[in-house]
Amino acid sequence: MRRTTFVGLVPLLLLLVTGEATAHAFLDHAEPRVGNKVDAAPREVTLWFTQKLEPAFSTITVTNAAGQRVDAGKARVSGTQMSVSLRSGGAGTYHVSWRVLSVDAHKTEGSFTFKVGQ
Ligand SMILES: [Cu+2]
Repeated sequence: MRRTTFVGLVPLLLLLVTGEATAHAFLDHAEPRVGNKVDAAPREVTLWFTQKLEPAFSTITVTNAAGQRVDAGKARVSGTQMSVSLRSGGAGTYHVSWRVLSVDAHKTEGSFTFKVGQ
């Protein structure tokens, strides 16, 4: 009897865990687009997330092909959107790293690249 009850509970628990995971702020899309190539170095990078962000604890770091930081430091947050201004960093592969705190108080982070020039 007990065994039957337990087996019935497992799918319910899995459902709850999965539902919670999708509530965090994950990257929805970005401009320049993830993995894409653009002709000229962009003036800023903008990321869109699946949930609203807390501005105080959300950051973006962007480095150019030489590994130098080209972001202006302070990211601007508006709802689900976060942007940072860039200095010109030449051609090559840029790395974007983000770390955000969503309004449900969960932290998430990730990174991606895009290419400039050629
Ligand atoms: Cu969450």
